[in-house]
Amino acid sequence: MGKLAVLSLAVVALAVFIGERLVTLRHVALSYRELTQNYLPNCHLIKGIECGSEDITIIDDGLAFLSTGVKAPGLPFCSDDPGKIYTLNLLDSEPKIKALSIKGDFDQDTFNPHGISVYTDDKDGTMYLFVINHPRGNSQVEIFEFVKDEHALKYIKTIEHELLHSVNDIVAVGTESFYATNDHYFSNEILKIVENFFTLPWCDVIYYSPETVQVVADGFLLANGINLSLDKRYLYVSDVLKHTVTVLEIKKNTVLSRVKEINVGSLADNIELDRESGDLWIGCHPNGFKFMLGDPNDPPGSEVIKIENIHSEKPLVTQVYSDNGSVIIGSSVAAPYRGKVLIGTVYHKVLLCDRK
Ligand SMILES: [Ca+2]
Ligand SMILES: [Ca+2]
Repeated sequence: MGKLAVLSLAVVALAVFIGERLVTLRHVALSYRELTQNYLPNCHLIKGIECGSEDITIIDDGLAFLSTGVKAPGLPFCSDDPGKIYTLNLLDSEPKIKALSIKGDFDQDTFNPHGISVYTDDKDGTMYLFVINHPRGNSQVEIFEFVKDEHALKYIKTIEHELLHSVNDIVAVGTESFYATNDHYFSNEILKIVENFFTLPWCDVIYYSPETVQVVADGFLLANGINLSLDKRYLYVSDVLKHTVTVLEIKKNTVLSRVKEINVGSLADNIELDRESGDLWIGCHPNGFKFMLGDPNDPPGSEVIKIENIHSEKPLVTQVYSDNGSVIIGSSVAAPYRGKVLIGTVYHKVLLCDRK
């Protein structure tokens, strides 16, 4: 075969390969999806948050913690200001955000908070806030004590580890132990794009304690949200690019067994639980391409999915809310509390709805 023929074959093979990848990525990103509006009653935007509240978690007494202002490479963001943690009391008649001050030797100028989790120590009731932080593009976990009387976070320590290389979300299971998801295998930004282009299932879940650090689950395309069941027996992990939530049973801290995978039909991000029913509420990205582009003239929408009876034979997956981006752009979390739900976004606003 002549050189020209070999070259022509190579070009055709490459074109076919790239074409196949683009078709696959379109499916993975759900870019063909048409979203119909499905609104909740009594919704209003929370004043004071314009640049994202990627993760939100609510404690028993109705106090919500909001992780705001995350900046991720490749994603739109609207402010250079450092991130902040706010609270908002859902039992107030007109809930308002209030920034938590940070005390101790902590670099607030590079604070870039992402996933969060609250852990209460049964022994003395002390509450700890665990925060995924990306200062200067790094990945690390910050542990703070929540000092309620002073409305402050007291800095305790930073945890860095080679296995915590691209951490996205976290669920604390002790005063110094947690599970966390890595949303990429590579840390290098270009290799991350390659990883997504080839849709490699190389993401994992890490268990961390001062004694042990190890991978406890793997095979995710893009592991993202993580949370515990109310009885703390199961771990739930969302896979954005697979549109699923995986249920893992905790046999021992470091021994998990895969129970099932539930398709939610959307790019699933953070998972929060209804503290009464145990239902999973998932902030989702209905269209991955629009989410990455963040074009204000053709904005990505928002979607909230609920999973009921997840441990039964037939879990019920329903859409609770959807919007084409005219109200709220790029939802990443939906935290329920007694009939209310707080919907947060990666780089836009926060919506509070009261379903009663
Ligand atoms: Ca989370
Ligand atoms: Ca997340």
